[in-house]
Amino acid sequence: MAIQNLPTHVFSGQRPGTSGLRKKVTVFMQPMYLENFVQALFDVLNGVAADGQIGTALHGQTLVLGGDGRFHNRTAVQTILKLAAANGVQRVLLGQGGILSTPAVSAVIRGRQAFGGIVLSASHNPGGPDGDFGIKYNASNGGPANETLTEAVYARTQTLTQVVLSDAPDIDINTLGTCQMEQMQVEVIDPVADYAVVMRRLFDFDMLRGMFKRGFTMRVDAMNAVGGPYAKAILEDELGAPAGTVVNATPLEDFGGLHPDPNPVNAEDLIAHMMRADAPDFGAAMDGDADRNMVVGRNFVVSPSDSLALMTAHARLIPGYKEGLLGVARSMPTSAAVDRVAKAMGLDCFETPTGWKFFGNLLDAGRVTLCGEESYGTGSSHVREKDGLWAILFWLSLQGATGRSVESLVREHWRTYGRNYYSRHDYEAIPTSVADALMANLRETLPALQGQVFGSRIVTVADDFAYTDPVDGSASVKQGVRLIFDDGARVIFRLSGTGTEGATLRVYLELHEPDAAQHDRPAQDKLADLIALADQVAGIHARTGMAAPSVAT
Ligand code: VG1
Ligand code: CO
Repeated sequence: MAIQNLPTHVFSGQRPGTSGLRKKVTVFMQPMYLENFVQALFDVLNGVAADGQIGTALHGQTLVLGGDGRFHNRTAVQTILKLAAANGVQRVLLGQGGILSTPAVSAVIRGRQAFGGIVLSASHNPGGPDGDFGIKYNASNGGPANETLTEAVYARTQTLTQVVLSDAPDIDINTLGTCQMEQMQVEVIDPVADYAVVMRRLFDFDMLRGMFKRGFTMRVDAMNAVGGPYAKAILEDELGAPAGTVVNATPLEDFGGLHPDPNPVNAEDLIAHMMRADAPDFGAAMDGDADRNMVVGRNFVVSPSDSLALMTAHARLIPGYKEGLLGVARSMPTSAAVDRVAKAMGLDCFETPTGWKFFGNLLDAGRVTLCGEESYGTGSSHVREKDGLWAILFWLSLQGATGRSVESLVREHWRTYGRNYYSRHDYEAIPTSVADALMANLRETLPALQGQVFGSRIVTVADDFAYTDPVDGSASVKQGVRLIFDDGARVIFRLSGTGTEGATLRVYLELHEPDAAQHDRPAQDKLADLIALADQVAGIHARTGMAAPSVAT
């Protein structure tokens, strides 16, 4: 065991955001940077007493470890193992090759009753030596650490002066089986096996096998990220989808230059395939750590908010949900499409701040079964993270159970509930001071915006979204500026918590159109008034110099 003093300049510094600590790889590669964060985490998990004495809560426990395979993943795994061995961890369950998707980490923690787990990923952020790296901790329920733990770890990173590391040599992370690092056992596990068990429990694999046998065609773009091995093992090897159904299926350190953010802009190759005359029946993509999904029909893209609404409406068709749902939850910026379904079905519908950790409490308390976000994330009570491949299997099952195409399912849904036109505009790499000033100014104008008339609309709510957790009573404030209009339309502004370059302003736009004759308009046209209004009230162009968003999805 070696004790290393921390140079003062390495303090991990910034507060971890909604999904752990995300930084440029170059930041993570600074000597002792990752070590500082992980030692702080282990100290907090072990328990730091008022007099600074470190407890032993972690001793004798099992942790799960794996990542999305991006650049620095393998190096970070070895470092974390050495820290774990020196900090009293008894056993680490490590995904083979250092690979585990985010939902798989959650499934392994839950399935094997581990103490917690560490996920190495910057999710949808680009990878490679010039890209991003990230780390997050998931607790024993399989979900992201809560704010209290995150804050405690952050505080600890600021005061820590030493880390303890094993000086044992690196271990072989490629071979399945068990080995020792000092007193600690490392079990290298198949990254897919535990996860596949959960999927078999939820979905009718025989029915899905039958679909492929009868010639159903599908294209899954894993974007050279961690979803590939999962999709290949389950769809091709187990369900009999033809070889080549999953493309870009091998996790690469730089994602092959792709930006593994499954939206129509970044997954343009999938969209192009789905628009062709010979398009497969069904298309889907996942992000870097395979917790996000985009589902696409022939010549038809499904908005994530609609996806959650349709899943809710049809859940009983899926064996895992045939008893019905306990309730549903969506993040605040996610469209209210699901609210309409929940209302019709008599289900509770919760509106939470952005980020999966808020869903965790509701899921643990048995208040909800399905959750979703506008950012291409949906999930259920089967794990405590959003889950890309689960969502794909869900949509595949819906098509199998109804015999209908993606487009016909969504259009029927719109006829029943109306269409929630939706778009998110991202303004990236804004200087932080400019973005902060824009939001501060917007917050100051809220009282004046209340009741203001914009064309045919009146602002009925102008506020800064605050949330009191119905389970533990904890309060989260300043979760996004909302303008809600008398016709239900909404414009929402918030700053991203996951970017690593300057600030990203997200503007979320939504309106409800009940008239089926109006369901074929391009979303950007339909939302044009709201887009102009957003600029008018926030001064986006004037303040940032950007006349248009970097990405509109
Ligand atoms: C974004 C999304 C949010 C999601 C988060 C983590 O956060 O908007 O819905 O939960 O990423 O997703 P932000 O703060 O940048 O808007 V993942 O797949 O990157 O872990
Ligand atoms: Co992700």
